[in-house]
Amino acid sequence: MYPEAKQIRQLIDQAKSIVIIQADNPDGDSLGSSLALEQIFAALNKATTMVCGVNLPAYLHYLPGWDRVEADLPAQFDLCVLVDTSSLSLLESLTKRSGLAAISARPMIIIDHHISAGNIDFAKIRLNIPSAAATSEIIYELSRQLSWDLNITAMNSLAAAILSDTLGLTADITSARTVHIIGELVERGVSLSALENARRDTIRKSPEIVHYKGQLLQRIEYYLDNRLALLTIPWNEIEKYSPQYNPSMLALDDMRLTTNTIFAVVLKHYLDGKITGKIRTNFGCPLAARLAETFNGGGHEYASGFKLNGRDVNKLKQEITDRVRQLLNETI
Ligand SMILES: [Mn+2]
Repeated sequence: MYPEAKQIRQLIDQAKSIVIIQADNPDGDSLGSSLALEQIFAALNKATTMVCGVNLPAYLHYLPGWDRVEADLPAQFDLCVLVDTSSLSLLESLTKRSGLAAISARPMIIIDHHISAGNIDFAKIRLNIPSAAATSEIIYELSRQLSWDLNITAMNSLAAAILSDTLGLTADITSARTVHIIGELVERGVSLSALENARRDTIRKSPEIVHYKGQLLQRIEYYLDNRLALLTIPWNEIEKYSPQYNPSMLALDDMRLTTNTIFAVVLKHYLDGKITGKIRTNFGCPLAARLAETFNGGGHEYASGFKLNGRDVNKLKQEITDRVRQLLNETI
């Protein structure tokens, strides 16, 4: 049993109305965790509101109930449960809308699996299990420890959330316990094929977008023996296709999956002269942030970006190529 479990039960027992909060970067795990907790708390006769300071991206709309997530805090509530983050900076949109005082004045329970230390000092309890593959995995364990009833909606949400964070149980963080939990959920009625079909339905593209993807793939430029894949997207295409689909995301995966490619970079060229760069690197080459830093950007080891103004695209492409060559020479 988690040492925090007893106190979590007490706080929930005492509360009449509970707010479940997702950070400004909602994903399958944070949404699935929220939806499961919504069911669990409803069964405990709590008034429950799910909140996220930003709109949920369309690819998450396969999880029924996503549209019950509100952008603002309700006027009245007496407990917050924050899922899948421990960082105050990831609550910027929410605190901008509703004010930090509204949440810091109430007791807060954080349920999270991120390694970072966390900086929400006012939280009463921080249940942080970095060995868990997903926050939803922790919620499943809690539900057993505290004898919370899981209905089929809650179980579907937890399973979808675990599959999402583990990329279908293939991510490094997946443990034997993670797989067992999915097994238990299937045993109790969850259909993985139904979940996967629902997910695939929401990532379908219109014929127009599929054809446009074909054009983008043809325009990918390869440099440095294919180790760098580069693509430029001009404003007229951003304007035409972005409302339907983010053009970069149509090509990035294929760029990364090219033989020998290590760096994939997509440049978007806006009308006002702004250029944004989205950078991805392949497993084993954690240099994405280093490349972005060259252009005053930043990010993570394998995913980063930058934003520049008034630059010539062709010169920039040359600079990116030179810098990638240099980074690869330094490290390999
Ligand atoms: Mn997560």
